[in-house]
Amino acid sequence: MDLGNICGLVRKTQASIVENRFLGKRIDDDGVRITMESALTARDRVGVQDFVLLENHTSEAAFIENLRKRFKENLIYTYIGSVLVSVNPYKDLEIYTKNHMERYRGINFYEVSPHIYAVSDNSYRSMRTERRDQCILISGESGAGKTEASKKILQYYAVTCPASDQVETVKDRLLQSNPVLEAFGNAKTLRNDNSSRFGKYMDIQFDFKGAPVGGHILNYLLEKSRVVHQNHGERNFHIFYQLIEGGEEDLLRRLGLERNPQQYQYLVKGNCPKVSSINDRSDWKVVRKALSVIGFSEDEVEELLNIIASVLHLGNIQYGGEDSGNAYITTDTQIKYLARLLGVDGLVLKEALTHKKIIAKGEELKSPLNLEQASSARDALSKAVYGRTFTWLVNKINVSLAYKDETYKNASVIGLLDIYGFEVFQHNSFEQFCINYCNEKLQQLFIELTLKSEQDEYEAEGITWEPVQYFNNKIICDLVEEKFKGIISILDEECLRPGDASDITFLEKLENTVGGHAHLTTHKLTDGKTRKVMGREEFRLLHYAGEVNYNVNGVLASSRPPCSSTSLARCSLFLLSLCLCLQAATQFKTSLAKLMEILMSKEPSYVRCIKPNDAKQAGRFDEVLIRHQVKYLGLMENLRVRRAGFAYRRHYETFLQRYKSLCPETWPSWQGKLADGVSTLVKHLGYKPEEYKLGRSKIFIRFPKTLFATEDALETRKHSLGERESHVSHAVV
Ligand code: AOV
Ligand code: MG
Repeated sequence: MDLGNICGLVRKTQASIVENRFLGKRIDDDGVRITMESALTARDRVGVQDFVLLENHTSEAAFIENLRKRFKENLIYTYIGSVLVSVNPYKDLEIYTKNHMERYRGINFYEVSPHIYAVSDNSYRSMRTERRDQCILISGESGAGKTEASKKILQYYAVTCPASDQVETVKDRLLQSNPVLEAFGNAKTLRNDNSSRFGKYMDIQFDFKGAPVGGHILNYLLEKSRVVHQNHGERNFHIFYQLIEGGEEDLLRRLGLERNPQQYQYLVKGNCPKVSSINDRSDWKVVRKALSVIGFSEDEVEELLNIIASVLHLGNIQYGGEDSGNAYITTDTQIKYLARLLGVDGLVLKEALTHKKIIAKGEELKSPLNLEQASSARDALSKAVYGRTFTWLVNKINVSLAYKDETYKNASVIGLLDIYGFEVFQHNSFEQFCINYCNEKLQQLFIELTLKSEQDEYEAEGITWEPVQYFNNKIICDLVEEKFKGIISILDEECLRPGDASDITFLEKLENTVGGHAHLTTHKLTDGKTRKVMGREEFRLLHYAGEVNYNVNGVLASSRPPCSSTSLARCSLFLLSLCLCLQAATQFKTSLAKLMEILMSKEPSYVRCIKPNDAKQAGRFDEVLIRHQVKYLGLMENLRVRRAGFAYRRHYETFLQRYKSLCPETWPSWQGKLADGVSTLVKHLGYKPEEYKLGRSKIFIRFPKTLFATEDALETRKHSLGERESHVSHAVV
């Protein structure tokens, strides 16, 4: 990290104004500071902008206190070195204007107050100057602000990067992909009114001039079960409500829909049709416009909406039971609509929803379903249809974002990762398992890369490195994904095993194979007794972020590989004719492994998002909740690693430039080698040998107080010279 990090050389730029205001400084129209609070008082009030500056860096209490001070002052961003910690303010702050973007453009990372734009700009410049692909990894639990952060980054590039007509089109499409994907892939949960129910990795491609010329999205495991079921207080995907609330009269008529979400079985499960923070009607308009900006034709939009309406009709299909127990359909109106919307024969559809195909002695036979089986078949179809539609949507967006010009072949890339955050509900299913496993992998990547890069720097500079102890969550990742004895392997085995394989046999196998693992608990105790606090159908994982009980009910069904194609596969629609299969756990594991590979090949930056309270309220700083996140995000360890050897480092040239005025031998211009100049300077300043080390190109300073003292000396000198503040600096925030 640069020395400027620490003392935050506040330039005479607009950028300083924001934070200065919070420092109680008055600033005239030119941005020149007229009066000034002392650096020390300022630090007392708004904390430090980089946690490495904390006097007591091992104290969790000091860490939290610093977060609290800043949060109170609406300073939601703080660094740990180059990692950005962000606390969700749950209110709109005036810090994302075009002016703010301009202020962060091309400016040294640490010279201005911490901001998501500083991270965006830093990655962009590294990509441009070092020609190295970048990625920005945003993590944190559900509702912590990941998706908002990723949108802010995208907006920053859209506004600040060079433009041309063609580039403007790409920028528009990149931006407009968000409302579309959120409509179809986000939903209100108990944790977040706009919760991402899929993982998203987006590459933004830049040409040699640094203009965004294309993009590509990878999506991960959509939570399809939400289509047919929502927990109390939660909703289905936004698009359903948007269509019903906002859809034009004739459109709804064509689709056979009523303007009342309560009419639809798939929308009433959570008993939460309206959300105060969401305006479905206006969101509908935004989504319709976004679809056309991305390049969906009217026919394609119509087809897409046909499918969405079909899912609602499917949900309203009801069954009756014959004396034999076989199910039959009692709701013919729905079949009529479905047949029309999907372009299938009504009778074929009816049969598909009440029968299954079995192969006996080489012959294909139809066997009737009972009531329960028929309802499951209906729901499985709805989930598959919706899941496929989502994939189709992403592919379509990708076609629209693909860069067309051959000259862009060697585009540089910045990747943005915004996944679903770690989550724990009362009832956690297979999908929560996948979501939390995904977070586990990301945490592992963070641990490996932050430690590794730190170590590399010490090595490159020839500085001795003492490793720091930290919790490595690899043990949990292995428990989930190891060959043969990992949870996913066991699940796969049970899925493929013919005969009596069931959710419970899966659980038993889990008990037998990994029952004694330190991070896994099941109902059965090793001495044969049972654990009362756990349900018979549950297993518990001790994740890096906390304990979660997973219910295995239906786990086998959700992870079975491609289900048999139904007669529907013969229908005319290309969307539906894609194989109706469910995504298996192994597929998810493989796609995550690929994602990790992609991320490892790029230079990472991190945004660690923190949720301040569970009530989604502004101004509330729930210390217990925050402490928990600080702990599991490994922020204290991150800080310790950062501080393990030397808290600050800076290139000789920059250090000399900044402080040479404090030493008569280096002032005004040093003639010899840079390293000698720095050496002369620090000796003059009275640095003790244990306080610093000189590397190959940088000076490393062990304690913040050394630097503060130097910074104060600089300040005193400027005052004694009576210099105006206009072209100098100061402020430690
Ligand atoms: P998430 O992406 O981390 O959760 P979001 O980014 O959706 O969380 O943030 C949740 C809500 O918090 C948003 O809808 C905003 O109301 C508010 N919010 C977040 N960041 C900011 C900000 N910088 N300024 C103002 N409000 C903000 V999840 O997708 O559930 O894991 O799965
Ligand atoms: Mg999100």
